[in-house]
Amino acid sequence: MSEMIRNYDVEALVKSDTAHHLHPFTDHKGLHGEGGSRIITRAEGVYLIDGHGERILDGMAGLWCVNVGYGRQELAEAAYRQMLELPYYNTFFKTAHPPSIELAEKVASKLPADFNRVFFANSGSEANDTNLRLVHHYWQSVGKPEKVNIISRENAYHGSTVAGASLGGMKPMHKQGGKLIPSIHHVMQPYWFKLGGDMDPAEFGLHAAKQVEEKILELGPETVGAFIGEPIQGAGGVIIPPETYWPEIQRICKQYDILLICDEVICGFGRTGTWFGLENFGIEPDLITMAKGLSSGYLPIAASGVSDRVADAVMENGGEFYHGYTYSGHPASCAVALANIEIIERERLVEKVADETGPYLAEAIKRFDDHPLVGETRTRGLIGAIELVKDKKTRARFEPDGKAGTVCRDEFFKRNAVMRACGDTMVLSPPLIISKQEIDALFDIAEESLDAAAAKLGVM
Ligand code: PXG
Repeated sequence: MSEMIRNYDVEALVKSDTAHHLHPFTDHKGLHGEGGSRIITRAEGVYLIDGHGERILDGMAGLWCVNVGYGRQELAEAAYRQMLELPYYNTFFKTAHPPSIELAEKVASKLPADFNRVFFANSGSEANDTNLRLVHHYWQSVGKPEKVNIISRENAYHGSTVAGASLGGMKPMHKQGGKLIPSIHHVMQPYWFKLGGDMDPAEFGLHAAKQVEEKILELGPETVGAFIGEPIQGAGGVIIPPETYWPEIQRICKQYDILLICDEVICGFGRTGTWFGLENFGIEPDLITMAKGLSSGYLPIAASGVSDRVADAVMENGGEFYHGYTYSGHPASCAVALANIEIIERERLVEKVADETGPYLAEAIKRFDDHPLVGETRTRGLIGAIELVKDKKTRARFEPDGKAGTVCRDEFFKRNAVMRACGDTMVLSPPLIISKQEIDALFDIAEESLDAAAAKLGVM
């Protein structure tokens, strides 16, 4: 490995980055004012290494995606072998290639029993776009083309293309988005800590689900085609819904004959201690969105899992599905995804999260429950959140929303650890290979960072 380490002129890179590179989700004026980007040059295990050789403990697995950790030679070799054998061919015109076929079969084997088919895309946003197209195609195929409305939740994240941003419930994105898709409607998210008021979590779970039913009745059930939700909302702040929520959503979707799209982009491939997040909540979807952990981020690939109900109808009555991407089922990405799933199986990473590291994280995070800045901690498997509050008793937040989170995140990063701030919720989602010692190391840094942030925010 060492002979591959390259030396970079970090100052020159920062300058060039500032001059030429537009970053996603970035306030460039703010970034440049702070001296520009930190340049990440390498990574191994759960550590990133920056241009100055500093090791940074990555509590976010990149962007919730590097499930098997960094530096996996066999994933690089899988891409290399496939690129030499067949770097590219499409699957549009009556052709297929081994990696796309093998991956479709493998993914289907991990999905619920009534899912036997997979459609490939390159990002979670694209896969959700595909799912939206499939919803419309399905209802047209079964003679109910008027079922065009889609219900989603506030603060949901389903991607950043026009369909992704429209399906998502991120207000700042909507404000910048011009005219988004008007048939997509958003209702309350099941976020007890922020919205629960005096209700207990079980009561609130039913209350939040009821908003979906009310929206269906307002629009007319005969016009509603689908409900979309993440089992646990990720970018919205790791919102783990009360146990009452999903069974009620399930009942509502069945009663009004509405398709359920389960967005597993973050929860999928072991994150919550099961192959998919839906297993935690008994969700029975019709379409499933996958990305991120499918290839652990080594190459871009995403997929829509299509249930027999949807697949049979569109294949039987739908004719051609006028949809697809040049890189749908890209051979190298499929080969890497297959090798990635093999690692998850061989190293029993899902079981490790369920039996060892998930329970350990759940205990370890409790050390913050008494911290003056912390209103609540919560985890499921290896995804977790720490809520920052001004007043522990009343759950009162800082204003404006996001200020405390940013202060806290910057304190983490200064101390060479990554945790992400979603508003004033600190979230974590480390690689699934993280050890108990590394969890302790992350939380030692978290404690120092929370203390420093509390002092800055005047909470002692
Ligand atoms: N669905 C979910 C649930 C996601 O979390 C997408 C769809 C879109 O995937 P792509 O591959 O198009 O990005 C996501 C992506 C963040 C952050 O800051 C989260 C995501 C992406 C970028 C940033 O937490 N999630």
